[in-house]
Formats: sequence, structure tokens, C-alpha cells
Amino acid sequence: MRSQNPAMGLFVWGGIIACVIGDAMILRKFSNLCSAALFALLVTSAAAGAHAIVTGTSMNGQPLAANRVAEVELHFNSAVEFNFVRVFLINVKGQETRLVVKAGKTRDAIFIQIPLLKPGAYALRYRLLAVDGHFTDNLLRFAVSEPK
Ligand SMILES: [Cu+2]
Repeated sequence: MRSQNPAMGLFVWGGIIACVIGDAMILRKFSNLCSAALFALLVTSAAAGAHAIVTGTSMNGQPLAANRVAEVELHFNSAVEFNFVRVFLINVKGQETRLVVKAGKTRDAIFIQIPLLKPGAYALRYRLLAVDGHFTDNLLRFAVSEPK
């Protein structure tokens, strides 16, 4: 969502400049504009956050069972362009393996096929294109342990 509304940017920066000048001139009139501009800046900064980031997984922070294929679902904070999704498994030696990915039930989710793995620490490295045109590269760590 970054820089997609120049009018808002102008308003925000204009407001901040007015705010500074207003303070300098001790004109009370400017203080409302100043608050409005700061508020708009906070709102637009929040909206400029990364897309798409993981908001939840079917692993739920729990380790996967060793030596068992699994399907892990990832949920994102935005719909993703499924054809541009790439997911790699990384082991502790840094070796990367591309994983099979399937479309999720909704456009903001995907399924990842996890192969047979030994107990240990792993990470998923994913590269996604969100529907707003932003690419995101990120890592998601997870553990594999012997079933209890
Ligand atoms: Cu975005």
C-alpha cells in the first residue's frame, strides 16, 4: 500500500510542515491540523507494512512428527498470487529444497507439502507476491521431533 496515495502524502507532509511552522509562530489554529496530520501519518505507516506476512499456520508453534509427510497450511494478512509462490525447506546445513505448494481454501492461504524429515530444526523460506504487487521474502522456523 506504500505511496499509493500522493494526495494523502501531500496532506500529511503539508500538515507536518504547517505543524512545525505553527508551533514556531505559536498559532493555536495549526494545532488541530498538526494532530490530524500526525494521525494520518500513523495510519498510512501502519498500512505500509509488509505484504503478505504469515498470520497463522496449522503447526500452531508445535513440532511436526518425524518421518511422516505432512501438509502445512499458512495464512497470510493478504491474498497472494498463487502462481508466484515459492517455498523452500532449509535444514541446519543450509541446504534448500523446493517444496510443492497447493492453493489454499481461500486466496490468503496456501498448503505446503512437507516431506519425510528427521528430528531437528528447519525453516521454510518463502517468496510471495501479494495481490497489491508487493513481494515478500521471509523465513518461518519450525521443529521436527519424534512422535511421543
Ligand atoms: Cu503491500
